[in-house]
Amino acid sequence: MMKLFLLLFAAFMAVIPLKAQENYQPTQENLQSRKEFADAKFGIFIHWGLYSMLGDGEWIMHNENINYKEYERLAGAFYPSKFNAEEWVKAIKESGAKYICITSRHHDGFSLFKTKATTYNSVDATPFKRDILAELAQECHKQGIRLHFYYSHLDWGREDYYPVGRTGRGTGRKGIFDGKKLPEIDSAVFQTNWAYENYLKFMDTQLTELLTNYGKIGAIWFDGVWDRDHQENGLKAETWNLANQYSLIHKLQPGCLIGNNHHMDPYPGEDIQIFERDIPGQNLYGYSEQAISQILPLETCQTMNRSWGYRITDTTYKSADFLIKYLIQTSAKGANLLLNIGPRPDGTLPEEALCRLKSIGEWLKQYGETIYGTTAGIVAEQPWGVSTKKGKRNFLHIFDTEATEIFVPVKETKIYECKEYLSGNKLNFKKVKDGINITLQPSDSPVRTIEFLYK
Ligand code: FHN
Repeated sequence: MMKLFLLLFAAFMAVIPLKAQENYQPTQENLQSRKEFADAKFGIFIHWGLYSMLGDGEWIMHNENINYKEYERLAGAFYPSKFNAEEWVKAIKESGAKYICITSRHHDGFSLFKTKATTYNSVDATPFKRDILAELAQECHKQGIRLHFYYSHLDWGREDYYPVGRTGRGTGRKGIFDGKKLPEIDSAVFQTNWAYENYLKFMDTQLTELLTNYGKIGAIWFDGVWDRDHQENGLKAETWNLANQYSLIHKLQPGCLIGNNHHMDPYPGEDIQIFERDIPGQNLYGYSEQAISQILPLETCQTMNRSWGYRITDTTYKSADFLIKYLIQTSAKGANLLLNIGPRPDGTLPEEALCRLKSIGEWLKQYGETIYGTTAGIVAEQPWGVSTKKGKRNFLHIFDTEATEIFVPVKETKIYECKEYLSGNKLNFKKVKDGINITLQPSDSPVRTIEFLYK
């Protein structure tokens, strides 16, 4: 009895709007962006920065306890001679992705754009002297693909990011800012202070620049608040000045969506909910205990190999077939897939990534209609595969390559036509207890997509 009550309670909690969203009123423009975002279904994530030069992932500064003054010297050698925004955007567009999200500044603190807030940026601190985001933004706008900016709340190299959080404790910060010794603070209990106030202003300046100098921006994708906030203690929005940051963003560009990869329930002002390395409903790495929002568009970010930033030894790329299935599975949960690439230090996208982009693009050229603009299908995940839908058209994506007949649990639904999606060839189906059985045609393809119309 108790078990049943808990199940019913959990089901009830899953359909009521999350409390945290009650007071935030998104504008019409913002709602329109949410709709476009939810329809887009597929984006490409780019983790690129000074860390790429060391070829060991974007956490190397923390992992190897690199002193921030020494790390900053990498900027003096940052010269990605083969960086070509036009080629990046072209390859990404060919994959069928509808947006690009790039790290404007990751936890190492280096900005890939010209900013007045610090000289530690790709224009002022490097021989390359180019504004990476400006070049990318220009191409995105020219080639018609949306641009999102990842932005790290946490910073491993700034003295005013004080007190330091759980990570980056070995990067040599001295507790002196602006020539003055910082106050002794119990870093377990975060208290704001004059140095940190400076850090908050620094972030406001950068966010203002990002939303003023690069045209229309689809989303700001925050990351790093977990450096101080934890799942068990909840999100302390005041620590990060989130209310002001969010309203600043929405004031500058009302249509710009805000996502925060805090791994907790969405906070007021957020427009999308992010899941890291998990399709909504999964929790493979302990990042996804949050409830699934019933109102916000959902996004799953995932790596192509095992790394976000370029890791020279990481050849563990997922196969193109796996990634296509992953995109389908994500869509079948009503979520977008944000698939990551870590460009090399010379500015090129690894060939392994390029050929996967091409394969996904080829599949989407044929089957895009069963993904873009769809929502979760009327059939929950089955042993043979998953489903998506658009209007009264339900698409079944069958991953079981051996199956000659599948059972589809559609007891209450009237199915009146069933066919192979691509050829349009009619498929036989018969009513059985609790649903229908569909007879399948054999095929070599790792995914067979069929369609039925229903009432
Ligand atoms: O620490 C980051 C990590 O480097 C990467 O950016 C991922 C992408 O989702 N997010 C953080 C971990 O939660």
